[in-house]
Amino acid sequence: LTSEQYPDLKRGPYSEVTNDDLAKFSSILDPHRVVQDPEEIAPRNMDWMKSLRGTSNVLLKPKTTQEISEILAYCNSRKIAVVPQSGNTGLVGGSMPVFDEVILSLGLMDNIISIDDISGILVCQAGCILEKLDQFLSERGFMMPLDLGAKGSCMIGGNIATNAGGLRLLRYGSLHGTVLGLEAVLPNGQIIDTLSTCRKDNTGYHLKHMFIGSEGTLGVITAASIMVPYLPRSINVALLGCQSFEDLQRIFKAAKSMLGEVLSAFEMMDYDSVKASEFIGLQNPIGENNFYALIETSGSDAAHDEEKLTALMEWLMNEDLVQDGTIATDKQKMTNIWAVRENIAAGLLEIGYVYKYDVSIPVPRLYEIVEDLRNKIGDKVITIVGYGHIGDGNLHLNIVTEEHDPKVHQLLEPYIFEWVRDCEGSISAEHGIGFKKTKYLHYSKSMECINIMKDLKKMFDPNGILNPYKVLPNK
Ligand code: FAD
Ligand code: 2HG
Ligand code: ZN
Repeated sequence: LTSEQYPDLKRGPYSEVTNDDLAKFSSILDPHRVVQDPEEIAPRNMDWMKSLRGTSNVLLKPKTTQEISEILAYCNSRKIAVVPQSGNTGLVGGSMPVFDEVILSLGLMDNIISIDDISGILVCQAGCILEKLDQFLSERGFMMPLDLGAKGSCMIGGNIATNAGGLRLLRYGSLHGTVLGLEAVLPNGQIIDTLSTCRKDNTGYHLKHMFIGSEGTLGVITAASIMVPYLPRSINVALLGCQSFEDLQRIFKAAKSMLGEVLSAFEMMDYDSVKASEFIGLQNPIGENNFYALIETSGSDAAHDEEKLTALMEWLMNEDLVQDGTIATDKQKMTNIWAVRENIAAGLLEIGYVYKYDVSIPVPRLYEIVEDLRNKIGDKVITIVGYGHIGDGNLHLNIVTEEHDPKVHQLLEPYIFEWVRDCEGSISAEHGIGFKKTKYLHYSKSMECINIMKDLKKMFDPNGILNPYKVLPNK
């Protein structure tokens, strides 16, 4: 088996699935949860961006941790490769099969196990959809500590496996902080239970961190215990337009110092990113600007928050930093503003083929790379946009061409990764390495670190059956 798409990559020495294997899978799961229907499998063989395609013809849909344990133990003994898949919204090709790996879908593992409404601790299975968890919690006065545009389909296990950042990280921190414990199944079928509901636990090595951000290469996350914040009583969203990236940085600085503890998000979009959202029918509620800042406050006292936000607005206007803007307090208007930001990725996909870069760069230099690329290749592409979680120093740099263009691709890589390394950034701020970036890992990790990562992979997965061809470089 070879893949025409990846001429440089050879299929690993894995067994092909036989009728006996299918019979074994059917004895572990109900036969109807062992799927071979090509139509049902087709979307699972493709990534969200429709840029990669695998050739798997087996999809397994377990409901329990025990079933996953038995499946993995069996696949390990037979050296059958497996790819864990949740919402399949990942943006680096981590969740789709590269060749004919068996797809292990977590979608039926969607039970909420418990909620401690004194401490705010949620325990749930890994296949719970993020938005559904948020709805469940909001009915009880809580919310998820993370939010992202893919919330309607991504699952908490996928979020944890990618260590997803998103729109609330500025306020609630990363999943390394909010995930208290995990249950995971190792490739040999062993179940690791670190599903602690204690906030504090210093009993040696924190194994949960091995799985957070490991992109399905070390174990399958089956359940999680998560610290969830109280739902804020007062939320405001402001969308402001400004002239330059320098002004945007001054707005950011002022927002941090004047809003203090109520600042819950600070996102940035340039003119062309907002145009991408408009392309799919979303309306930017203010006029056209070079840059936009989306500021959210979340607090417990509406009058107090409003007072702070008004003071900030007055100061920004006096300083002539803001050309245009609107503040929303009602839910629909806030949702509409957030939709413009959250749908940039979907809008760009409508325009053409998208090259995505998700980088950490020190904020003062964050937009330089967008301008640099416009000068370098602006005439060869449809658009180059820069947006993202500026509050976290995370730029989403997207370049769009009519269709995949190897010449443009060569101009972008490794140029962008070299640029990022030279300013001591990270080649992946939040989407991960997946399949697409393995050969560039060394731009952000030393050889010593990569070697330790390889050793860890060997320890957890000596036969390399779990999500092969992902994260670690093949050579
Ligand atoms: P999948 O895509 O199915 O899987 C992702 C990776 O995790 C794969 O390597 C897979 O093998 C592995 N995996 C999945 N489930 C498990 C499991 N239970 N155990 C072990 N491994 C597993 N990311 C951000 O960080 N911030 C954002 O703001 C953000 N916004 C997005 C907006 C849109 C519109 C889209 C399409 C994506 C966005 N993403 C963002 C990308 C992000 O990585 C995913 O949306 C999300 O975290 C992946 O969850 P998923 O359930 O779709 O996982
Ligand atoms: C976002 O913040 C996501 O909207 C997607 O992380 C970013 O598509 C992208 O580049
Ligand atoms: Zn993002």
